[in-house]
Amino acid sequence: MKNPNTPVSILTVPFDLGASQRGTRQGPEAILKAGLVNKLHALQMKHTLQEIHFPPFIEESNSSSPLLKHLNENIMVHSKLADEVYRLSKHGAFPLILGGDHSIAIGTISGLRKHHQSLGIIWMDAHSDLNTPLTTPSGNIHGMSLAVNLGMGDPKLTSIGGMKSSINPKNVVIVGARSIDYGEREFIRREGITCYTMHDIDKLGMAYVMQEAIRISSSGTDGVHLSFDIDSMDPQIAPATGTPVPGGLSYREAHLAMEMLYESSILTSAEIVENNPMFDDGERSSELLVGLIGSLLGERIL
Ligand code: 5AB
Ligand code: MN
Ligand code: MN
Ligand code: MN
Repeated sequence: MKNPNTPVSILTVPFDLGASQRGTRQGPEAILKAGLVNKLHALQMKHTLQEIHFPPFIEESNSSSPLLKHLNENIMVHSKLADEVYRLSKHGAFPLILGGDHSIAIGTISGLRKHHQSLGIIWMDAHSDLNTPLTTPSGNIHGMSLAVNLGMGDPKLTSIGGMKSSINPKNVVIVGARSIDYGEREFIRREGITCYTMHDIDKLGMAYVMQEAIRISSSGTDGVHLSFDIDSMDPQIAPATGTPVPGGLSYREAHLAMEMLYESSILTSAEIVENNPMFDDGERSSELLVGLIGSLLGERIL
């Protein structure tokens, strides 16, 4: 965040039809219950809180094809979210979006793209979410959201927000990956996306990786968005995920990333997604996320 007086606009998106596991629709409520608003008060940050409303969807609707499950519901929610994120960015707020599954990044980033001419993205995730209907092994839209934001995939999704993608893949950095499908590997190589896998983090160290992620996402861009999937962290410290992959970020690696992002002042928005309280151990993961948001917004140890 460039200016510490920027108001934080929390947008909650209780949507989980981009994934096959239900439960991330309860994610925002769990993060709020774990004390997010108190944290913002303690940091003396101006903030607002608002939910994206949509009608209750019928679980097994016929609006989906096996390669694009729940397409119509996704379009409706992400379009609403895009409008709201655009409005908040235009008014100079720092949008902080709480998901929901990772499909909601389609709405968030479509809204941001309308405001920023060239947006950088730091995508912290065990996965790369770069599938398209041609490569998806599951048909779940949460595995396609980064591809859609780079203009690849179903036209009904890539046209949300009404603008062609202006994001340069050279300003996109994935951090924490350890489960990438074959089609996604192709995508990463073809488009020149920077991807720091857990192997890279083990070898290079998190401090170097974040330093590079900050440099690459902010070079020549007029805004940087953080998209943080809870499954970037190790499931042993953050069990609240329907898509666990062993060998993820440690508690300190995740906090260091947030602290360095705060120090860099490059971020203009952030989203925290895929928190699924059905898999949590009490409120452990939600409490961890509140702590990470604190670090991202400038909470200091000393
Ligand atoms: B998440 C998988 N690549 O496309 C697919 O959790 C998993 O938002 C996607 O990162 C996981 O279904 C999506 C196998
Ligand atoms: Mn994801
Ligand atoms: Mn993931
Ligand atoms: Mn996930």
